Amino acid sequence: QTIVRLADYRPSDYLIDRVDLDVRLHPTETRVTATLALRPNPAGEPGAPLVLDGDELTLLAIALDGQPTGPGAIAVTPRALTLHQPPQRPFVLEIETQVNPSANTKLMGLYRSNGVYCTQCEADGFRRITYFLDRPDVMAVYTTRIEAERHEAPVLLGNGNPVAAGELGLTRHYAVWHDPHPKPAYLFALVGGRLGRVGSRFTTMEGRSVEVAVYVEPGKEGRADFALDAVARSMAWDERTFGRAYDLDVFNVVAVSDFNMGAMENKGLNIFNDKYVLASPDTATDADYANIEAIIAHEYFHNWSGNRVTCRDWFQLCLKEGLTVFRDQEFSSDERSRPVHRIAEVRTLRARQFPEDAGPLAHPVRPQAYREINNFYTATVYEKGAEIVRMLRTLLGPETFRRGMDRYFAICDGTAATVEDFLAAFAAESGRDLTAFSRWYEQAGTPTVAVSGRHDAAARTYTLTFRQSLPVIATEAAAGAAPRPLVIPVVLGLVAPGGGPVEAVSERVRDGVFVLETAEDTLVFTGVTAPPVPSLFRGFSAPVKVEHALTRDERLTLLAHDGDAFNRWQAAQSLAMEVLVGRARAGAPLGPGAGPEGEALTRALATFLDGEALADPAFAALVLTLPGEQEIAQAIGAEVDPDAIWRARQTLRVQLGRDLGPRLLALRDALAEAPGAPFSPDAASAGRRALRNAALDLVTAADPETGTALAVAQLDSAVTMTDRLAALATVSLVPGEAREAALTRFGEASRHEPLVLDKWFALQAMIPEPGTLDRVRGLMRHPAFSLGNPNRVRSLIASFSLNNPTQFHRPDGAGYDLTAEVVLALDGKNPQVAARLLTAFNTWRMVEDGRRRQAESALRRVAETPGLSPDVSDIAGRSLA
Ligand code: BAL
Ligand code: ZN
Repeated sequence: QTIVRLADYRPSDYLIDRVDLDVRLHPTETRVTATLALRPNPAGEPGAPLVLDGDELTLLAIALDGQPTGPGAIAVTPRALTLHQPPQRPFVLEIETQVNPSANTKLMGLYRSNGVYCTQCEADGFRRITYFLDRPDVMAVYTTRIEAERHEAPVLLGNGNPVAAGELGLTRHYAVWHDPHPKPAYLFALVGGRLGRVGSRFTTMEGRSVEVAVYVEPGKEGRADFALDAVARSMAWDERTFGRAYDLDVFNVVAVSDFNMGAMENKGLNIFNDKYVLASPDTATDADYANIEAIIAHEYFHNWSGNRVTCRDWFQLCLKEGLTVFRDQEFSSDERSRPVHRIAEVRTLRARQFPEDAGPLAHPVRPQAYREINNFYTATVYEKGAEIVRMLRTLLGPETFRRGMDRYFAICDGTAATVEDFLAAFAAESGRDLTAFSRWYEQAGTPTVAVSGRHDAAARTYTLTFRQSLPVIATEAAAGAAPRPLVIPVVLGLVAPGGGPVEAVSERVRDGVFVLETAEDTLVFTGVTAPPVPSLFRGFSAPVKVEHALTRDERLTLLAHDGDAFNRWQAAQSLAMEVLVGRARAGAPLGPGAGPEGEALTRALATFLDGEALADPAFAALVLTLPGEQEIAQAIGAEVDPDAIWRARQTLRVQLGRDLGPRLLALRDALAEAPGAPFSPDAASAGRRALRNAALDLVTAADPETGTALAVAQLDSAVTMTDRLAALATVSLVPGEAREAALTRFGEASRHEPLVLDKWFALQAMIPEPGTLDRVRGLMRHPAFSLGNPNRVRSLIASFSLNNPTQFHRPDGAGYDLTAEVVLALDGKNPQVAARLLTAFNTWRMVEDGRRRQAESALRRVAETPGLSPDVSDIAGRSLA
């Protein structure tokens, strides 16, 4: 496997200006004729051979400027087509290839999903359709003619605008699509199949009337309305917030059942995993609705941050992904509740990105080298990438940031850009040197900022000392160079011990932001008469770990009085984390209570609930939710015992449920929906459901009998999937007949709804009991389960391997063995999904010695298996390095 390095980037020797594709769809013998208008690139090497990428292609014919190529002029393999002496002037290559969509289980290139022809070309799938310069800096104008049997594919969709369509004899038909915007091959898409449609019109701020449509499996049109509405809201938001209007006459979204990713931003033709399109109250939870809205927005926003301005090379992936995640986060915050959404973003970052940054797969937001680019669609590139954009806005202020975005879009429109181009726009707009800031893109690992405070009563000063440190991480490209200080925006304020802000002054704090740029720095506030409680990193202003030795009382002050909602939640989390880490480190047994610290926490939460739970139920539900097992493991850091973590968390859940029980039950009643009330997926309604269900969960932890009865009643009477699934989740944690009966009933009722069965698979895979392994093995034989469908694999197997720490890390190694077994069984079919599953081993070095040895041996078994895909071999190799 070769290593691709950023340092080796060279422009392509040839460019492609226009692509005319003629695709004759057939289940096993699809023919593709590509007519490519090529020319030498002035920035390339004159006279170089032309090497087109291919992957599992069969070449049927080739012509150069209308003539057959002479003997020896070309060399062809399934992976490359080389023209040894291309003309040094514009020329046309016509290439005919054949592919088999039905045999394409990798779900890259052209494949069939439930009989629907569809494509996935990012990062390197287009080369599985035709020989091409499959790199993002080769941008062409595409015209695509699609031909098919009408009965098999009455709907034919391509990129851009429809320009022609017609009949061919009695049974065949065709459609022609033209996309005027030059694009890289990874944004190519086509769809052909029997599909239902819902549609509407949107008029852009530039006066363009856009036909918007969502295509789904026939009969499921009623579940597409929410997604359709989310498109319109996304279009309006991007105009309002970033001044970006849509630029084609149609915008199509198509939902398919077999999809490696969540969705894909192909120009004018977004293809989605149906999980992120289909929604109805009885099949989708509130979390599903929120995800659909966010992912619809994300893919739509890519039209500017990704498509109009694309990436020069795949090292720049964060340029489009980090920026677009930031944009979709802002959209969701505006459409829903900003503090609640910020907390959700940070929970995801801590649960997924922090462990990645702390494990063997750590890499910078802009990696310097890769073996398999498909393995770099990571939480680091996406979520930490978004945090960098957020920090940039905090540093520059919202107005300058917006002007920087405008400049970036204006300068880079129609180009394949780099992180440097992005930062240059903000440097020019703000007049600031962003060189040091750019280290965020280069240095892997989560920084730690240690803070200490000192009050001087005589001088009436309050001094904060900050020290930043970054782990030394050896990567493929750099052998563990000493990291350099990062530019860290610290949004902060001082809170009076009795509540209320402290009006203190420091000339180094502007608009509430202090910028830490050196390894150590000191900040002095004047005019501080009494010791304040510092509220630091408000809104989680930087993706760092904070070491700040606040006392329990100081944390309680922040929970009760901080003006920043995020830090109020953080105070509750920190109080809980102290208890959890203490008990887990000590290997404490399951107990009826978590001691005086646990009692202090429950008292504070009682006051909090009494005061404001009903005013903001969504926020209250988050305050009641304890840090997750993975997050606790990160806080412990080494020699982790996942069972001890589970016991600590369970003990505290029991204590919260017992001490807060009457309040929680009263809240459940107060928040009950009126019978017959219409369903709304809006944030306020979802928040009420979230708090009711958080209450049910804690009550059941403390009193399984009462809780199970309540949950079973809710399961039977609930009208929303949110309430049904929450009830089932609660019941699933209490062993016994009621659980088994509830699971059986739910499974029966959902047997024709794959997306609902996925939830049922996932719940069972996450039960923290030794019997779960056999349960999962049994469910792998369920008629609805298939290794061929990524959603099924993710719901059953990845839920077990990535979201059930006690059972994945079983001391006997059987959890590791199951995961390794599935990875190997899947690798020949779908290497991308197999490789993603293997990342479950990312935490293997953190666990205690016995488990560590078991995990290592399972990983080695995978690594030493002959014939591994590049995807799995890359993850296995880096995990063991
Ligand atoms: N570009 C891959 C899918 C996404 O991030 O939108
Ligand atoms: Zn994206």
